[in-house]
Amino acid sequence: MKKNNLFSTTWLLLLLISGSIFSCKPKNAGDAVSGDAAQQVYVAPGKYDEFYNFVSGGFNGQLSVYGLPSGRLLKIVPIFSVFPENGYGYSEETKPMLNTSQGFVPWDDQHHLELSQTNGEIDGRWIFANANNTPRVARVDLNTFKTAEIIELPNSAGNHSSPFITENTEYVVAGTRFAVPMDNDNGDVPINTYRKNFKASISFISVDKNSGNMSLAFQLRVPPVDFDLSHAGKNKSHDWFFFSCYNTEQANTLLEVNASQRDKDFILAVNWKKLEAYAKQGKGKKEAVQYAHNVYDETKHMATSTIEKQVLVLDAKDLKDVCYFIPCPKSPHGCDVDPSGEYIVGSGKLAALIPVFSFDKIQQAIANKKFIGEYDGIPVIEYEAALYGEVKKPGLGPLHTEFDGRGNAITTMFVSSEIVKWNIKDLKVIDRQSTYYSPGHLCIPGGDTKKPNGKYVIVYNKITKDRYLPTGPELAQSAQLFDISGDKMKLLLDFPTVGEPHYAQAVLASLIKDKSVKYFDINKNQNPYVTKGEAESKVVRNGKRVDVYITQIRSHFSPDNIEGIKVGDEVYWHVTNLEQDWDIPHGFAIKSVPDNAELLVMPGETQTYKWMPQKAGIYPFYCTDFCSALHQEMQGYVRVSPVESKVPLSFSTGKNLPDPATAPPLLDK
Ligand code: K7E
Ligand code: CUA
Repeated sequence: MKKNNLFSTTWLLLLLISGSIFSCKPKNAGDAVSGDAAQQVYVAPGKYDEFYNFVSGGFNGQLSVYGLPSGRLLKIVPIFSVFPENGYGYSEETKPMLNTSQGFVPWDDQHHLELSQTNGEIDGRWIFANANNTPRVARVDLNTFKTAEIIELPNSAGNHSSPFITENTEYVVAGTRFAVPMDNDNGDVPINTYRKNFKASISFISVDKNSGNMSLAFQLRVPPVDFDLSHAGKNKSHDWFFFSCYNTEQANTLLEVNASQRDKDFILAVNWKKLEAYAKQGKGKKEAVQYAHNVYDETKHMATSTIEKQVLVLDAKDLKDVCYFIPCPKSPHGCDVDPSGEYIVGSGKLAALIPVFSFDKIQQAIANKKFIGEYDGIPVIEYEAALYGEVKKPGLGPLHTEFDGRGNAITTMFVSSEIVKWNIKDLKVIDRQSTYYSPGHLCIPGGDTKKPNGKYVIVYNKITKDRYLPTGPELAQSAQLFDISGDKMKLLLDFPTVGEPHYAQAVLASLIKDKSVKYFDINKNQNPYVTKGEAESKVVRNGKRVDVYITQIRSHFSPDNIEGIKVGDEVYWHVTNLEQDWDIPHGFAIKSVPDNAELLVMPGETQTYKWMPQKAGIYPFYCTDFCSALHQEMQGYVRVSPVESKVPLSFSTGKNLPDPATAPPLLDK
C-alpha cells in the first residue's frame, strides 16, 4: 500500500518521542481568552452550575465530578481504587467491591466513562466505567453517586475499548487491549508464540432495564490484535458496534516501532444484533473461567462478591456475517459515530488525515462483497468502498472526536496540540484553537449521543507545563472549557483535574440533581449489624470476635466508653449514623489501626471497620467529619487489656463517671 504523502511515520514518531512540539510555547496564550470569558464561566456563590461533568481519573482509578461552566470540583467517586475520604475498600461493607478472581486489587486505572442512554439520549440513571488494568466494568448509581456494581472480564487483559454502550443501554461492550492466551488455555508459553497462542476477546455485558444489574452475556473471540476504542451505532446503525484496533502486525515486542509498520490498521464492525441472535440460538461454546461479580446492595449498604464460573464464547471466524474489518490509516485510536449514525470517524494517531466512513457504504460493500481478502478468517472491506471521505490536513496526531449536533465534529490533535472543528458533510476544517497542551479526549455534553448539547467542549490535556504554579516534578492535569456556540471556538477557562483525565461525559444538571439521595432511611436499613437507636447499642463477645454496635448522632457515640477488649481480639465496629438529615455524615477513627483507615458514614447508613488491637492500653476514637459546634467533643475511649486479663466486658455512654476520689483541681480565684 502507498505511504501517506504528507508526513512519514518516522517523522511523526520523532515528534512524538522528542516532545519537541510541546516546547514551543504559544506567545499569545494569555490573549487567547476574550474579555467576557470570566463572565461566561462565573457561577455566583450559592448558584448551581448548569452541567455535571463526569471525568475519568486515569491512573487514580476514580471518577471525579465537576460543575460546568465553573470547573468546580464537586466530588470524587471511588470506583476501582480504595479511597481515604470515605473508607471505600477499607470498610467490611465495601471491600468486596474490589475483589477479583485473583484477590483484592486496591488500585486500578480508569479511562472511559459512558452515561446510560434511552433511545440514544442520556437518561441520567447510571454511568459506566472501565478498569483498564485488571479488566472490569463498573456501574455507578447517579442517585447516590456510589459505585453500585463491578464485573470482572475473563479472557481479557487491559480493558481499554470499554465501556461503550448501545442506544438503550442494552449492552456495555469491553474490548481487550492485549491479546493473551485465553484463561483456560495453558498460558505458560513463550511470548514469541503470540501469533499461535494469543487471542483477543470482546465482552458483551447486558444491563437490566430496571435495576441496571449487569451480566456477562457472551464474548466474541477475535484475532489477536489490540482493541483500542469503540462506539456503538445510532439510528440506522443501531445494530452495530465499531472498534478501532492497532497492532495488526501482531507484534509482541517494541510495539512503538513494530506495531507502526502497516499503513493501515483496522476498524472492526460488529453486528451485535446478529451476534446476540446467534448466542440465543446456542451457537457459542461455554468455557470454564473465573470472574468476580460484585454488587453493592443499598438496602444493606453492603457489597457481596460472587465468583462466576462460565462464559459463553462465540468465535468471529465461525460467524460469517457478524464481523468485518475496515482498513483505517495508521494505528487508529478514537472511533466515534456521529449523531445520525451514518458517519464513523477513525482517528489514526500517526495519520495525516482523518478518514470518515459511511455506514451506508459499508452495508453496500458487505452486500456486494467488496472485500480485499480476509484477515484471520474475517473479511476485510476495501478502504474506498467503506470511505465517505477524508478530512485533509486536520492537524497532527488526531485522537478523539465529538459532535456538536449542528453538523460539525471536533477532533483533538495530540501532537499539534489543538482542537479542530470540521464539517461532517464537506469534511472542511472550519476552525482550530490551541490547547495547553497535548489534548487526549474531549467532551461535548451528549457529544457521542443522538442529541448533543453544543454549548461547550471540554478538552482534557495530558501536559500542563507552565499553565499552573509548579508543584514539584508532577504538575496538575488540566481541562479547558471552550464556548462552541459560535463559528469560532473560544477558550473560556482552565481548571485542574485530579488524576489524569481521559474520556468524560457531561449532562444538563437538571436531569440528575433533583433525584439525588439526601440520606438513607434508617428504618429501611437492612444491614445485619445495624443499630436503630442508642438503646440498642451494645458490645458482644463471641470467643475472640467482638462486635461493637455503635451509633453516632450529633455529637456523641453510643457507647463511648468500652472496656474488656483484649489483645488478639478481632473487633468489628459496626457504626450506624442515626441522623436523618441531608449532609450530616459522621466520621470514625481509632488510634493505631494497622492495615485499615477511617470510615465516613452517611446518615442512616451502617459501615463496619475491622480492628485487631496489637498492644494493651487506652485507645481514643473520634468523629472525623465536622458535624456540629461540639464535633470536637464527639469522642470516646476503648480499653484494651492483655490476653490473659479478667477485665469484664462493659460499655456505656454518660454513665462511667470519673472516680469521685479524683476530683478535678480547683481553680485559683
Ligand atoms: Cu485516548 Cu485511554 Cu481513551 Cu486516554 S485514551 S486520551
Ligand atoms: Cu460527628 Cu463530628
